[in-house]
Amino acid sequence: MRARTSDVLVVLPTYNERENLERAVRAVRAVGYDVLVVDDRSPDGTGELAADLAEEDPGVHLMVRPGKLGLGTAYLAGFACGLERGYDFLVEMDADGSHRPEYLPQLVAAAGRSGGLAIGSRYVAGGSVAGWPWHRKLLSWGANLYCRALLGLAIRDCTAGYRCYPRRVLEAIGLDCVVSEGYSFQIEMVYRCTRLGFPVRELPIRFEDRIAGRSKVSEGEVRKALLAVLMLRFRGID
Ligand SMILES: Nc1nc2c(ncn2[C@@H]2O[C@H](COP(=O)(O)OP(=O)(O)OP(=O)(O)O)[C@@H](O)[C@H]2O)c(=O)[nH]1
Ligand SMILES: [Mg+2]
Repeated sequence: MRARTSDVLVVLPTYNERENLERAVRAVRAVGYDVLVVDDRSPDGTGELAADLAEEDPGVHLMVRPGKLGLGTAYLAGFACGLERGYDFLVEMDADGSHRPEYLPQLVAAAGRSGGLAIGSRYVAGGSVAGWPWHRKLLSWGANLYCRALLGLAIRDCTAGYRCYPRRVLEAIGLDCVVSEGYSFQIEMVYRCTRLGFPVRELPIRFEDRIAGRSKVSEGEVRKALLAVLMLRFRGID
């Protein structure tokens, strides 16, 4: 299925991204896609900035949630809203400058061609990570190895957060079935896609360290994600 620009919604989850948000939103809008910011009442005023951007541009939408409820549930809420509004391609993208917008059309085209998930991948030939210290690289590499080994996945970048899903994939998964609230969301979604037999394509990207602000990946979040993958492995999915 060929995607028209108006079929695509880019979901940007935000928690304390005031310094990065405007650049990210404008860059996506320059490509032509609509944007939905899902903000968890960021204390730094990201939500207020998003409201201003939404007011000046009808292609920018905002969903505000009552508090920090996790990356996974932010995407689930954003996807549900996008599907209800009729979008056929739902894109995940960080708001912190790590995901360069010029890859967007390729991701959307790959999802349209294959009818499955398209991932902007750091770990296939041609992909790279710029600006991360060695311990951050090690964590990401170890997390991917762990997921591949436990879940039997052949995907190189299971934890990537730059993706495009065609509507039919999300409908087949059933958003209500997804249990991950935090960072294991990315892994659970790849796992569900492969279990349902959808193709997963990885396109090489150059991933950049966030432009400003702090990472939300805490030690607690990592522990929670590792445990969630174990649960996926031994409890399975419905
Ligand atoms: N709405 C919402 N957004 C979140 C939450 N946690 C993280 N985010 C956003 O999700 C995106 C990815 O989070 P990051 O902290 O950049 O995490 P990351 O990209 O995995 O890690 P870094 O490379 O360290 O930046 C960013 O736009 C965050 O602001 C959350 O609980 N709720
Ligand atoms: Mg980031």
